Amino acid sequence: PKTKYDYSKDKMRERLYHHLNMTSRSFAAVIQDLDEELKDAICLFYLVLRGLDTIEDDMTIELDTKIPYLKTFHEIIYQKGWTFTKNGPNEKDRQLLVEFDVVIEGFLKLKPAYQTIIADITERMGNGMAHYATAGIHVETIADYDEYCHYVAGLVGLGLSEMFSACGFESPLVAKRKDLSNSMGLFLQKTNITRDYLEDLRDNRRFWPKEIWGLYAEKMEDLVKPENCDKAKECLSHMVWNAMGHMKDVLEYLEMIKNPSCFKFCAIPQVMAIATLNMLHTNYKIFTHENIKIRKGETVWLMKESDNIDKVAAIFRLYARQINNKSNPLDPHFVNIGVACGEIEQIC
Ligand code: PS7
Ligand code: MN
Ligand code: MN
Ligand code: MN
Ligand code: MN
Ligand code: MN
Repeated sequence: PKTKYDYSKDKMRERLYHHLNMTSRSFAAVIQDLDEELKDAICLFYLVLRGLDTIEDDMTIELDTKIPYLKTFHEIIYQKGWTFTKNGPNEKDRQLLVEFDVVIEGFLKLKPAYQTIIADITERMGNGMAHYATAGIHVETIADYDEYCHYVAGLVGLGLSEMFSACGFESPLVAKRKDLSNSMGLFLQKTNITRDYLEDLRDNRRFWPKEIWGLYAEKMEDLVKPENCDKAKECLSHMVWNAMGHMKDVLEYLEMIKNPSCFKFCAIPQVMAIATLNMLHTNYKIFTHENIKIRKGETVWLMKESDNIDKVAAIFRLYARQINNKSNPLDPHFVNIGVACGEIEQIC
């Protein structure tokens, strides 16, 4: 018997990829280049977490409302027809939540194995976000910083690794290396948090750990004061050095990835992160300007070059050396950064 072609599924996919293109700068391209088996699952993984993060980021929602949404989001994704219209008009990804029923529809069409991975990560991330959104709870210690970044990004790494192993594209070992998967997320998130100092502070969100900034200022917002310019730059190099601690794990993880489309998907955000770290290092502008980005041409080059481990390792060494060369010998992290660079010289 002839099977009817399901046009409604086409229409749904068009809406989903529309939302993907609207809400991500860097992930849209790499997700669309994934092999068919994983493309929709990872697109929906992205859109579900983007929805959750939009609620976390919206500082116009009262905590009494926000926290229950974060904690139950893993159940919401099973509720056909659910949409959210209460979030503030200025939140940039608002439209995704307004039309969230299409994300739910797509999610429910995925293979159950992928649904389970997405729902499990969403539950753990939502609870972690709820914890750090709670009044009086802040990122104080470096251990807190690693924990917060684990919730919002490390867990994404764990879930993606489980998908790579579950579909058979990668060995079961990839899912087993939760430490390396976590570092993949932490390297991206720490770069993002370091870059977004000013944007997050404007929204009254503080993700730089007090254990670090407290060495350089009385209050985190004092770093922007012109008279604290030198201390601010020392603090920044401390944050850059902390993020560089994950470079070795990132290269070790990428060395395991064999499927070419998975490799590019994993590698491109990481090379963009190290290029971004290089741009941030010793750059006082992060305290005065929001949304500092690497040049478009540099992004294009990085996306083209990141197709095998030897080239990616070379890119990491190139940027790490540039970071090292920019370091001021009088900076307290001069030696630490040099050591972090040295750690990736021999690997891969
Ligand atoms: C499922 C691809 C590849 C093993 C939305 C990709 C926000 C850095 O905070 O908007 O808005 O300024 O720049 C992505 C590991 C997660 C971590 C995390 C889901 C890599 C919700 C990305 C992405 C693991 C929480 C950038 C983590 O957002 O930041 C999929 C392997 C989402 C990955 C957030 C941040 C992503 C991020 P912000 P962005
Ligand atoms: Mn967030
Ligand atoms: Mn966000
Ligand atoms: Mn943001
Ligand atoms: Mn950010
Ligand atoms: Mn952002």
